[in-house]
Amino acid sequence: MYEDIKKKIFEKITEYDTIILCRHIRPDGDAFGSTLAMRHIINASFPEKRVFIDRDDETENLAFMGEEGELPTDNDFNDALVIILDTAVIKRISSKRAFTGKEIIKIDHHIIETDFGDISWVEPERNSVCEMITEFWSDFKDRLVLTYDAASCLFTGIVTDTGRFKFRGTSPKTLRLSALLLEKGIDFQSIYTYLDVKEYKQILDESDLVKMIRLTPAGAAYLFLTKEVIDKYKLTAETSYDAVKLMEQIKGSLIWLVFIENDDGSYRVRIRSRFVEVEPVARKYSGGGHACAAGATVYSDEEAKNLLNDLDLRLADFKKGNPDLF
Ligand SMILES: [Mn+2]
Repeated sequence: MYEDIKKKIFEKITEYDTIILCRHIRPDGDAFGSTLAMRHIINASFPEKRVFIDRDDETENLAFMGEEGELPTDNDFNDALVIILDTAVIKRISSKRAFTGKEIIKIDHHIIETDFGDISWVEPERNSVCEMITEFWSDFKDRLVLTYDAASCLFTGIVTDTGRFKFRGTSPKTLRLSALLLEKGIDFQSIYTYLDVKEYKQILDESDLVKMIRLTPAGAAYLFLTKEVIDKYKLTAETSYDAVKLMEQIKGSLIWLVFIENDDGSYRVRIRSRFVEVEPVARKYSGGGHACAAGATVYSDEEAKNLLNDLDLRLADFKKGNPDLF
């Protein structure tokens, strides 16, 4: 059912001389990887085209994936096709200039909040945009060139967004498409090493954070990263978000979340789960995302308590219906 949209996108790419790619702010492996891979694919397939990645922020921890390159000028946007990847919400686009392009394409796998773009290819069931781009290349294989670097970026985005093929968006198609990437001879052991190794000091700090984990009555695990904790352990936006991973192996905790204090005293909340859908609760608290991976914001301790309570009820309910499951 998406064949027509993909065809249209392919035609637009062939039509334009200047193509500008955009991702979301604070990029993860999927956002960073899909834009970089798309640039590699278009450059290799149509060497005469100019391809840029526009962005208002940078990332250090994904630098191993490659450089985002020269920024486009304001003029470059005038006749450009702009492709926005992995971004559901306009204010999260890491480019103030994205909509000054001539035509806009959106490629995404988040639940649609506000649709935008002249053409939009959105599949909320897909685990990553990198998987979608791999399929896009595969569909137009006779016209599109997948380079080694593109394959490495796409693989990185797939493994980060699927939690190394663990999350529920992982499908037979995911593995088939990933196999195509491995056929390029990519060095996946190095990719995993870049993604997974930590400084010894960080492991020690994390052991302190682990001691701050608490459980709700039904077993949902949570962690409060107050300003004080953030300062003490010098946590960045990324390492704060990553703290949610410290809880995923606790038996019986099918929901786990981290509260990260903002400067104004509100908390960003990152919620993860297995089997239990948490997105509706995230949406109730100024957030959203995927069924089992969502974000929210709470503006008071009271609201934080209510959110925990809502998730606790959800988990208790789920466990009642599935008494044998963990
Ligand atoms: Mn993604």
